[in-house]
Amino acid sequence: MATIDKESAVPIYLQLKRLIERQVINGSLQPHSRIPSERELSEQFDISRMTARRALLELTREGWIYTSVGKGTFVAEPKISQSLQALTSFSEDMRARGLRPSAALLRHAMQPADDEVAAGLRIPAETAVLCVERLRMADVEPMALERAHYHFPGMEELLSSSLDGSIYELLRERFRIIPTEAIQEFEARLATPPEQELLRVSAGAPVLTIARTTFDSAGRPFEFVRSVYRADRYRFVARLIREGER
Ligand code: 16G
Repeated sequence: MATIDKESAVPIYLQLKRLIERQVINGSLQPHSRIPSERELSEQFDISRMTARRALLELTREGWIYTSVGKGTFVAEPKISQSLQALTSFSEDMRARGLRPSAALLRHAMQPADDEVAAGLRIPAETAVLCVERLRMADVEPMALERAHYHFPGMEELLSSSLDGSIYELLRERFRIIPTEAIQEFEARLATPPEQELLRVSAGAPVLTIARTTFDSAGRPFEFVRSVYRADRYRFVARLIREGER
């Protein structure tokens, strides 16, 4: 059985944290199964409760485990691993994982582009764009908030759509717009109170924000999105190749 080495230079809380992480990764701790309490861990490994608490706190913060008040601490669902290789839609990503994608439309309106949106869409500031705000879900679990801005001929037509499905499919079918290339920037921050409520995360939960400009097959930018992803549910994976070595 895995143990803790008190002589090691690695802090004890970190050893305990890694030990639990390994059990989650190798499946000996299954999603939603109960994790021993602070007291149980301290007895099992003969460590202080403070040390056990620190390991549990960090595991919670990183999304490995979650606490249900009055019930205990449990293993969280595995994170969604999102490859940064291919240009995909949220719906495609979720379906590829056997999850049912959906969207709750929070707001859609024509509005003047602010400086950030204008730069993203390569248009003059104040140009009219269609803004679409949606909460994206996998099965019934909220995953991300998207605030997208569209600029293409006929964009106003989308005001009469429910937009509860794939917008990329709609653009392809109705407007012959094929999302072909995108540039994305990532940043991390804490969820704001409205985001906490919509994404159903606790106060102080981290989120990843992504700013993306998407180009059609003629190289025209038609979409600028600012998305807020739950950092406890997402992991982004990039394949890197050293230039000139292929
Ligand atoms: C992805 C895209 C978003 C796009 C959406 C369309 C990010 C970072 N990426 O989430 O730009 O609008 O897919 O998905 O937000 P849909 O076709 O399922 O509506």
